[in-house]
Amino acid sequence: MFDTPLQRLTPNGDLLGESPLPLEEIRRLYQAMLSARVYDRKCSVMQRQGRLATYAQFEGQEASQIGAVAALRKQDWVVGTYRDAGAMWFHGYPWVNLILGRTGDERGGRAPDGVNVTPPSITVGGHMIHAVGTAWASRIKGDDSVSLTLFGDGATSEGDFHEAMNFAGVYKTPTIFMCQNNGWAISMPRDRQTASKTIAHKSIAYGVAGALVDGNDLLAVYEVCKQAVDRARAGEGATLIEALTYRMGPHTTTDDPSRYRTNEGVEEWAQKDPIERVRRYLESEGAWDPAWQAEVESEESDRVETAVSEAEALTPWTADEIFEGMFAEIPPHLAYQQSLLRRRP
Ligand SMILES: Cc1ncc(C[n+]2csc(CCOP(=O)(O)OP(=O)(O)O)c2C)c(N)n1
Repeated sequence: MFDTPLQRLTPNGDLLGESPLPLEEIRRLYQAMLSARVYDRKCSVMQRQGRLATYAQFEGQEASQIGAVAALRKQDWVVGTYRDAGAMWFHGYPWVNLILGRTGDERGGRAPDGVNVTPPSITVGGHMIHAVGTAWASRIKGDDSVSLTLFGDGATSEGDFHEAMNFAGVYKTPTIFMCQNNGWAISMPRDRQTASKTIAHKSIAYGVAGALVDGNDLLAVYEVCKQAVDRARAGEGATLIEALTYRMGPHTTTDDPSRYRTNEGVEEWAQKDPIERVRRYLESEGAWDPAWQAEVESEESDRVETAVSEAEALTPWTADEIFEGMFAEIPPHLAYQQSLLRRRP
């Protein structure tokens, strides 16, 4: 079991078996992956320019994030981490909010009404429990929405992972656990993270469905996530998916990966780039040409630049607004602090 990850597109862009999606939809998802990469690179640059606080790149993980969210409906929940901006955005969390979040502006920490995406979890693993909660709530309410939670290989060593998986197994909550095994938890390699043969194997112990997938393969990720979503919606419970991918950049902009890894992995995985393999496939189907590429790149670059301008044009919140922007009703201890602040000359 879990000997070979599911693959639908080889790194050369050759289709294995049947595509789970029509070409037009693949073109849409290709554009979304490009947008995610434009955003990711822009944020890295902005951090270096001092315009953003610490930033966690997700270059290389675009297929895992966009492919997973493509399997959802709007009413479903996305509950991710600091490295899941691509998934959050594709489910409706605007780039501008994500950028604001990285400047420390509280307005970035909330999705617009009707967008079922939680703010990014910085606490490793804690959010998986929330995804079980939102999924359980949907069962209690009798609606058929499901919850997708994204996390890394390192998060599976947290107690929260056990609690979330166990609860999801017992109560058959409609939760899709999407582990993006990107090889590293900061400087900790996957082989020191767990003695399990694969992370997907952990599904067996919890009595939930499991899947192992090539996380750099958009079509395969979509396929396993769609199966998991359908099972969850049908009341058949949770799935643990392990998507094999790679963190191409540092852990965050504060990290220097040359202290603990060689460039070999990066070079090897660069040959398996998730965006390039879809491009090759589309080209072989006559659904890609350089003119369309240029058009899409310029559209996505404009989209990201507009979000940056909007975020930077906002007037910073006053201290009072910071107090008032968090809770519907200010708790007494914060009201007290606010009163002290107001008394300051
Ligand atoms: C509970 C907790 N412990 C430690 C940290 C510090 N920390 C931040 S990211 C990280 C590694 C997480 O690795 P992984 O879950 O594999 O996700 P990745 O960063 O590779 O996407 C650690 C230890 C934290 N944020 N929260």
